[in-house]
Order: sequence, then structure tokens, then C-alpha cells
Amino acid sequence: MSSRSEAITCEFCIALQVRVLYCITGASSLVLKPKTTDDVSRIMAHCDKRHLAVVPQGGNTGLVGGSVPVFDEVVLSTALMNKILDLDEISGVVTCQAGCILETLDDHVAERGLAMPLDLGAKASCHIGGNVSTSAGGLRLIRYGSLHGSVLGLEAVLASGEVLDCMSGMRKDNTGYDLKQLLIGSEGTLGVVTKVAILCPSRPAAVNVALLACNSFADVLKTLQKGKAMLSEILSAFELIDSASMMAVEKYLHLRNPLSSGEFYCLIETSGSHAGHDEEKLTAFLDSVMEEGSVCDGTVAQGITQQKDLWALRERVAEALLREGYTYKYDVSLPTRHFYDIVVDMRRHLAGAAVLGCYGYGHVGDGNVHLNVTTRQYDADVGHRIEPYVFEWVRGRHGSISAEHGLGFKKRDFIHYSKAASAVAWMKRFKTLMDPNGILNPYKTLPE
Ligand code: FAD
Ligand code: 2HG
Ligand code: ZN
Repeated sequence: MSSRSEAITCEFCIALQVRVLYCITGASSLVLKPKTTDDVSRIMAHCDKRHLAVVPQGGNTGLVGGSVPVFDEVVLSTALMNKILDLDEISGVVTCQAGCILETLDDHVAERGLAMPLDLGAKASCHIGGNVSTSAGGLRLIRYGSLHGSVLGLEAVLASGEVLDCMSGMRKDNTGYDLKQLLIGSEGTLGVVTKVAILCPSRPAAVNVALLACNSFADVLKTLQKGKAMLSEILSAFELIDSASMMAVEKYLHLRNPLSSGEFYCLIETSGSHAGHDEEKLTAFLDSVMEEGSVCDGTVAQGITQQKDLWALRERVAEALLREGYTYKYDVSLPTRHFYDIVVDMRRHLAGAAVLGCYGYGHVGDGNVHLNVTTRQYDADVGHRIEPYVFEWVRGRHGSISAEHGLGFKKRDFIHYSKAASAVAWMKRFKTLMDPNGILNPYKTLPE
């Protein structure tokens, strides 16, 4: 175990940029880096006894300030809990400590023909424990579903130091309440996740990536519907980049958009087991959408390098916007037909405000849009114009005000826009039951 005064610093530059530019700063004089579940248990028992607040921290890539010590909380980092414990090649279950980096896990399971069921732009930094604790969605949720389905087993240390053992490698286990589900997405407020068992799909033998341009959002919807129907079981990603976001990655990151025109860009990925079959399906789909006119231009990557280049156009939008100035970030779920209306409406709503840009991109295949608004620097007036307007707008469409990033410190006071009072009251009861002294990640997720 080591202790250093580095609570708000980070090894990973993306997370650092996020920290600085989103003004989510905190302070702590103590970072603990346990290596084992027993270490975590002893730390928690000690802190509980002395009523010391603790912030669990993984890769520190979260976007809502959940891993940041707000006052002087002790930071409990999983950086040294990075052991891969087991890989069952037949069932495809990998078991590991919470501090394993997502990309490292993916590389490891790849050697046995498997893939991690989630992928996100922060994969080189985020920890699997952080992913589970935020219930991270990412780029392939359309194909492999959420972590509520892929996590088969979980071990967590509760505030008292008690170890909650929900480890299992079974896909089917209907023995009593599924307690691990409560920990998934609880953002470090109910327990410190120390171990997980995750179901990994077979690594696809054939992958295709296409970038398609559409002239309207109505055309994007037609393309999505057709993609789901014609690519069905091989469709592994359907992502959207609007033209403003595309221009941002070109301008700030000097990436090249291979298409010459389009209001919207769809990044489509197929993953299957037979290259010939997949190409046949993709070609039939592309012919169909071009013929009916919903796609005006398109390209299919030739080889892995081009695939990575196309993916970078989508994965690096958030990074590009950081270069523009301060970014107000909203991560919302909406009925897919309203996916882009929020961006159009926000541009109208912010007319005349000191705003540099209003951007819409994200996981259109899952109805999860990332609305980002940029200003030269943080501007409270702009903030007040956006909030709570944006949350009211989402509630009016029965959406979610946090689709995949969680509530953390930044969004916790808005939980009522997406959850009924009775649900919030029960969350508070669970919190009190599991953490009676309120030491685990206080000021996060639940409102005062
Ligand atoms: P941290 O940021 O360290 O912590 C996040 C929360 O989990 C905090 O509340 C923390 O207290 C808690 N926590 C961390 N570890 C534990 C643990 N072991 N036990 C209990 N609680 C814990 N998110 C998506 O969902 N989809 C995306 O596509 C996506 N893309 C991103 C792209 C970029 C470039 C960046 C910077 C972020 C992106 N994110 C995305 C957000 C972020 O990467 C995810 O939320 C990720 O799951 C956080 O993991 P982490 O290890 O960095 O957790
Ligand atoms: C993504 O999908 C991430 O790129 C980040 O979830 C979104 O920063 C954002 O708004
Ligand atoms: Zn996202």
C-alpha cells in the first residue's frame, strides 16, 4: 500500500484535460493504493470507524466528477489491483481485479479469441472497476448489451469493511436477489468493487467499418432502420457525428474526413465470423441506402489502418471540443426519433448567447446523444440558460438525463428529472443501510 499526495493529478493526459477544463477540481492529502481485497477491507473498516470519507478512484476518466475528492476525502485508487485472475476459454469468462485497464483486458482475452463486451474512447486509461461502477455504455452496446448483462460475478467491500461476495461465473443463477446489480452503476457510493467476472463474446474474425453521409436526420433514421434490418446480427456499432462535430475534429485534431459533403455522418461497424458473408450483407445494405437516396456519400475502410482512422473521427470528438474552450456536456437518452431535436432546439434556445458551438454526436443506435456546448471559458450565464432547460426538455420526452456517464458530482441534483421521488427515496434507504455513516463517495449520485 502506498500513500502519496496526488489526489487530483493523473497519469493520463485525457483525464487531466477533462479535470482542468471542466473545472472539476478537488483536494485530498491522501491517496491509498491497496493491492488486495483484504487491504481494501482494512482501509474501509478503519475509515468507517473514524468517519473518514473515501472516494473510490479507477482510471479517473469519468465525466461527471464522480472520482474527484470534493473536500478532503481519502482517495482509494485501484491502480495496483490489476491482476487478471482467470480466463475460462470455453465459457468466455474473464475474472480479474477491479484495477485492470480495459484495453489491457481486451488484449489479454484477444489472445484466446475473445473480446471485451465494451469499448470506449477512454479504454487505454479506464479501469474495469470504474466501468462497472459507472455501468459504462460505449461504442458496442448495440451489439453486446449493457454491463448489467455481461457482469456475471462481482466482489465489493462495503463501507464497514465487510466483503460482499457475489462472485460467479455462471450465466444463469436465480438464487435469491441479484445483489451485484445494485453495485453496477452505483458510482462508488455503495461499495468498492474489488473483483469482477465478465462474459466475453468471441472475437469477430471479420470486421468492416463504413462512414456514410446523410443530408438530413430523417435520412439517418431511415439508414439506421435499414441497417438494423439488413445487417441485424453482424451490426456492432451505429454511431453519429454531426457536421459541426466533424468540422471540429478536422479543425482541432487535423483528422481527415474522407467524405466531401453531408450534414450527418454515420459510422457503421459490422463484426462477424465470415468475411465473405459479411461483405455480401454490407454491400446489399449500402446499395439499398444509396439507391433510395438516404445516403448521399460513403466509404468502406480498406484494412485496419483505415478502420482506425474512421473510428478516430468519432472517438475523438470529445477531445476536439476540449480544444475549443469550456465544454458544457450533456449525455442523454431520448426516443430515437427525437435524438437530434435537442441539438436543433438548443441552438435556437442559445441564439444570442456567448456560445462558440453546439454539437450533437453519439450512440444513435442506442438513442444516446452527447450534446456539447462550447464557450471560450466557463460562463455562468450560459450555464443557467442551459440548465435546467435541458433537463426539462429531456423529461418532456421521457428520456434520461444521464444515459451512460452517471450523475457523479455534477448531475446529482437533477436526478428527479429522470427518477420518481419514490425511487430516489428507496435509493437513499439502500445507501443508509449499506453505508450508515455516509463515508462512501459522499456528495455524489444522490441529492442532499
Ligand atoms: P473513474 O473515473 O475513476 O470513476 C468513475 C466513478 O466510479 C466514480 O464515481 C468512482 O468513485 C467510481 N469508481 C471507480 N472505481 C471504482 C471501484 N473499484 N469501486 C467502486 N467505485 C468505483 N463513458 C461511457 O459510458 N461511454 C463512452 O463511450 C465513454 N467514452 C469516453 C471517452 C473519453 C475520451 C473519456 C475521457 C471518457 C469516456 N467515458 C465514457 C467516461 C468514462 O471513461 C467512463 O465513465 C468509465 O467507465 C470510467 O472509468 P474509470 O476507471 O476512469 O472510473
Ligand atoms: C463518447 O461517446 C463519450 O464519446 C464522451 O461518452 C461524450 O464527452 C462526451 O460528451
Ligand atoms: Zn458516449
